[in-house]
Amino acid sequence: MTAVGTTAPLLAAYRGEPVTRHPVWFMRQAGRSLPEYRRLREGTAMLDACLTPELAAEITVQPVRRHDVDAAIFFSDIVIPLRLAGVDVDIVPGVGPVLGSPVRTAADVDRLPHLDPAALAPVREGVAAAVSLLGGVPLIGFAGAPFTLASYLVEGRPNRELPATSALLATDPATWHRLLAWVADLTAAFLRAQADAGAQALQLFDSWVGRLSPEAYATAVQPHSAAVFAAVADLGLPRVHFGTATRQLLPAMLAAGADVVGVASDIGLDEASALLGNRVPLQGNLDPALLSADWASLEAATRDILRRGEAAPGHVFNLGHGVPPDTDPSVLTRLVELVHSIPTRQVD
Ligand code: 1CP
Repeated sequence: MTAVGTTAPLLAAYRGEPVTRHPVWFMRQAGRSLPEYRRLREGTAMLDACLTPELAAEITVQPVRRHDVDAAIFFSDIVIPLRLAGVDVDIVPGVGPVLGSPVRTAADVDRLPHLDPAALAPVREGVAAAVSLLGGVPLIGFAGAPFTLASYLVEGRPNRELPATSALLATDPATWHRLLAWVADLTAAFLRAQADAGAQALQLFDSWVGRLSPEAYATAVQPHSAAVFAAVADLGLPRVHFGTATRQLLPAMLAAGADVVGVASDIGLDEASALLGNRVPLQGNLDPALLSADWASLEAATRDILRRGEAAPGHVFNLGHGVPPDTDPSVLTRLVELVHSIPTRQVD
């Protein structure tokens, strides 16, 4: 790992300042694509691994060692604060988050527990341990945004169509808003714990919000995402807001209080930048499917993304969504080398 000074390229790009190299990291860079991860995880359930500070710290650092990426993202999951609050949730291998019982009625929302801040200790300890292993490479803290996290609570298990979520939102707006306000508080506490322990940027994942119209987003979601961003504003850390299929929502997601917008692969970075007035640093947006394409196609797509990213005042190279589990890790290493080898527009 390369030690970096106070202006790590990641943080400079997030602030729209000149960079000495194109910063790059990958959503879901820790995890099943790495054999060293699979070895460490053997025999430990996902959420237990997240809540074992030394283990979570080691897994967090693995992709930085292997790929020389410009950031680590804390090894955890968006459902960790639910578990710490006492919600009956587990991650079922090959499925994802599964709830003991879904949250669908006003009475279900009444029964949601309160998070005891002391319960966040394993998160604080894991982040602190990761930061000390990272030797100056920035650590990104993250959380699930109110809509996406609520969708797991309401559906009870992964379902991309989100039928129960759409039904609740349409039929019982009062319960919907109480649920999202509860999630927003929890999410803010999870982000703050990571920042207090040394995370240098915060990313809010609203992975599934792209299915909403701008009108639905404005009334049902934005106030709650805005509450999360406002609750961590005093920390002064760059706040990144990401979702997929969000072309129609980008301005509203920015207006929720983000400093940086994470862009999925459904829109060019130059077009995304224009929608945001060419004044907002962007992160993204290589189609993860290209990681298994031939190298020439991958290289051409990467160069194109870096060129389009120049429309924004800052750009952090990333995928449009997470690393697929079957990705050959050597492709990621080579991709990082390529991104780092391409000159930045600023003079060093
Ligand atoms: O390097 C990293 O990014 C690892 C840390 C990390 C992050 C940032 C994990 C570990 N999960 C997440 C965030 C997360 N979790 C999101 C937002 C990012 C995204 O959109 O990909 C979401 C939606 C989840 C929910 C979740 N957890 C899913 C998706 C289910 C679905 O709806 O399709 C899954 C499969 C999990 C489990 C999980 N989380 C992380 C890992 C390594 C795993 C797999 C663990 C296992 O199966 O043993």
